[in-house]
Amino acid sequence: MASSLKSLSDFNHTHIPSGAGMRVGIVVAEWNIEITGALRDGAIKTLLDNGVLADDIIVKYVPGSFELTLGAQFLCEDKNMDAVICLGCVIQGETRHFDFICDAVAQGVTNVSLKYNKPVIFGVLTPNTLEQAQDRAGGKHGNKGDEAAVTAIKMVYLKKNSGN
Ligand code: DLZ
Repeated sequence: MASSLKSLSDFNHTHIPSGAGMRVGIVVAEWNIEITGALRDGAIKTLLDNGVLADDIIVKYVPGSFELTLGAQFLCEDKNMDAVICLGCVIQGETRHFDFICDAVAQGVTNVSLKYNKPVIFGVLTPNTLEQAQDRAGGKHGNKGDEAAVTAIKMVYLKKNSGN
């Protein structure tokens, strides 16, 4: 995923369509909030920088990454919602919790996206250490929230321009 040669955020700042008129939900996991809060701030800044209005950015919180999927589903039920960004951070521990949570969120995000025919973006960090998370939440590898926002705009644009 990340490259030591290139910031993730730099990689995504090419050819971004305008986000004007788009309505985007953000679901933030409260677990590891110092990381997920930074992802949220990066996502919001990037949406605003690319033309999404502040009133069209809806932020909701869920307890942990496992709940991101249902949070995304609640937001997708709003027919005016164009995309939902899921932001979480699951740090590899000594138990199998990590695998269960990551697998469930990845599959759940895919399912909600296909069920509602809307982009639901997987902005979940899955690092081995807190330091690796910090590097990807506004540190030396950019901000994954920023990248997730760009992905959301690009996918909404694709949908609007593919006859959907
Ligand atoms: C329980 C748990 C653990 C051990 N680790 C994390 C984590 O690193 N990141 C995260 O977002 N959530 C974690 N959780 C909480 C689960 O996502 C979930 O909230 C609970 O299992 C309740 O369903």
